[in-house]
Amino acid sequence: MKRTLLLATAIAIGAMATAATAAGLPPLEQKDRYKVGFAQMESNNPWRIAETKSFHDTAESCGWDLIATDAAGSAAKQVADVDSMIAQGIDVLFLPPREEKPLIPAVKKAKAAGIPTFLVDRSVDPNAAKAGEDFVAFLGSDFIDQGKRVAEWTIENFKGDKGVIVQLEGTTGSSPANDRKKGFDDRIAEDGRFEIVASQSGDFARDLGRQVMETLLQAHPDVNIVYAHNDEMAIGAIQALELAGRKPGDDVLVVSIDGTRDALQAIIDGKMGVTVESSPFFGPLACETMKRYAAGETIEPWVQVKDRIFTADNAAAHVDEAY
Ligand code: GYE
Repeated sequence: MKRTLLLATAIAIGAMATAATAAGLPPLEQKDRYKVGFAQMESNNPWRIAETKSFHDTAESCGWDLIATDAAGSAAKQVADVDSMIAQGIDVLFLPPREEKPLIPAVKKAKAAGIPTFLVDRSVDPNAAKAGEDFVAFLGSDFIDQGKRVAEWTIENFKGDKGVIVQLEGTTGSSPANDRKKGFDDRIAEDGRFEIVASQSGDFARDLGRQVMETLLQAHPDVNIVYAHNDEMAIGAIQALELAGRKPGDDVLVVSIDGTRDALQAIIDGKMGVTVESSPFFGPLACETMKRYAAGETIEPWVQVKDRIFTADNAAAHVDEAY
């Protein structure tokens, strides 16, 4: 009995290794503890802080000896952080690539070193590196759909005859900025009432969002809709609008993505219309997906996160659990 079980296990492990290498991916052993790398890109906003905390909170229950770094907003530093993790002999890498292109060599280097990599929350250029080949999978939201849902909410809820839109884009070259723009732009173009008069990057940051909004407000004083690619920039834009004597929620509709505590509070206060959720709580999903992979499962290339939507109807019910 014992021998058969052993043999069966050996065959299963053998099959697993073959399945993984046949797909070109490094296999992952099943064991009690793993040396895990999480190479965070920056920690200048509540979303990033909540995500890093989610990895730390998951570490003990998932058997992770976690090495977490902070690239402080630099893709080059993020590449160096991954390098150092490879040198330290991590078993698994969780990586949110700050931008779509610069992290591709790091992903390939991890693979060459036999380290399975999971991209979390942002992805890389799909023409240069592929899930199931260069990395195991992308864990994250449908950013095109997020942008589309913001556009749809705006189309349904904007009261005026002519919507003059300023768009605050996320980090240039990042997958959520590219896709949130595409999803929104394509959908809003289907309704002749709307025009995007300016679209500029605020790097997903509150203060830059405020500064960019201040400048754009001078060039486009007739703006009555602000679409920000994340809540931090939306809050920055609200500050700029108020400083200029405008009334967000009254004469300017502010719409955005993430679902932070400040954004839900702004909705409750009537200053913001909608935020489509983009959850930062990746720890548990990272654990579960890694364990499935170690058990020999073929992981779907995109482990998709489903997002809720927060408006005046439900913001108060969720603000306490927000980050
Ligand atoms: O929306 C933003 C963060 O990549 C999904 O990055 C993530 C985005 C999130 O800095 O606030």
